[in-house]
Amino acid sequence: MAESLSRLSPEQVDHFRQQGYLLPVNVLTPAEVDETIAAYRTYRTVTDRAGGLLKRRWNYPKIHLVARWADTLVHHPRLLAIATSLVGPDLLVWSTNLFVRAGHSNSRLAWHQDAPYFGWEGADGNVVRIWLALTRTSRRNGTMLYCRRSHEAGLVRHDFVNRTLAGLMQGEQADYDVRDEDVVAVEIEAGQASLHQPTTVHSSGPSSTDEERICFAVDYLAPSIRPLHGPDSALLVQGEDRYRHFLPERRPTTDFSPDALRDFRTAVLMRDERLSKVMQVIHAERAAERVGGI
Ligand SMILES: O=C(O)CCC(=O)C(=O)O
Repeated sequence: MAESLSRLSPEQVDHFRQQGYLLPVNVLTPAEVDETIAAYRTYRTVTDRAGGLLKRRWNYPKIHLVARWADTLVHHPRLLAIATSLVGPDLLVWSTNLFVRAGHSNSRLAWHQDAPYFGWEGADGNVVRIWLALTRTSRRNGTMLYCRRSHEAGLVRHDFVNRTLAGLMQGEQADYDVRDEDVVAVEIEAGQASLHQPTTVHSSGPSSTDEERICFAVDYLAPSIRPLHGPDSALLVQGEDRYRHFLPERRPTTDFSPDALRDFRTAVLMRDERLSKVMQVIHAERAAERVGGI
């Protein structure tokens, strides 16, 4: 219990900073895992039946604005202690994500960084993504793979893997040479977490088991980070926000209340608009480089 609420050790912090990731980190008790999975299953049924934006965006990036189980998780004392160790006492939650891989699914994610289109100023050393396993994760159920020390390259260029449908479904791929000896598989138990940086190159594979893999990821940010190319919002979960770079979000008091649904819509659309501007700017810069090179 002592460990479950405490901060990371200096060795763990060093490992995160030097290698770009840290695992495994104990977070939830078995009872908390069961409770969360049950709430998640109800959430999936409701969001699926709801249609519209909730159905399209049940898995990212603002689950904490409509579902109290997610709000409870982002305020979990152990998650806050871990994020404090890496980011400091003032903490914003910018995004919550569900990564679910069905048994025998062929889905996969290409080697990528999280942040190529996040458009953040001052993010270095001020962000952590905590990827929390709600089921056991293994290579066989398509777990996440890290490339150690890849964060040292900073943000690298991303492009679609190729023009086939399968390529598009893997998303964009980092222009980064991943050597087999640098690959680390995130094999952890339900209730444990793995942490990485926004520039850590990672991927995930297909599943060859009957098991469903369910993971919940939270991005904790220091309020000093500035979102570029338009407004964005985040939830203050600890300390104070002396910068006000992000518009403040509200905690849900009831699941899917009219206020919560309105907040969810506003936050998702605002973020989408900003990120698409970031993407346009990056692609315009690249086009200018190509023309300049002729
Ligand atoms: O769980 C996965 O399949 C990938 C997770 C991921 O890309 C992330 O958390 O950044």
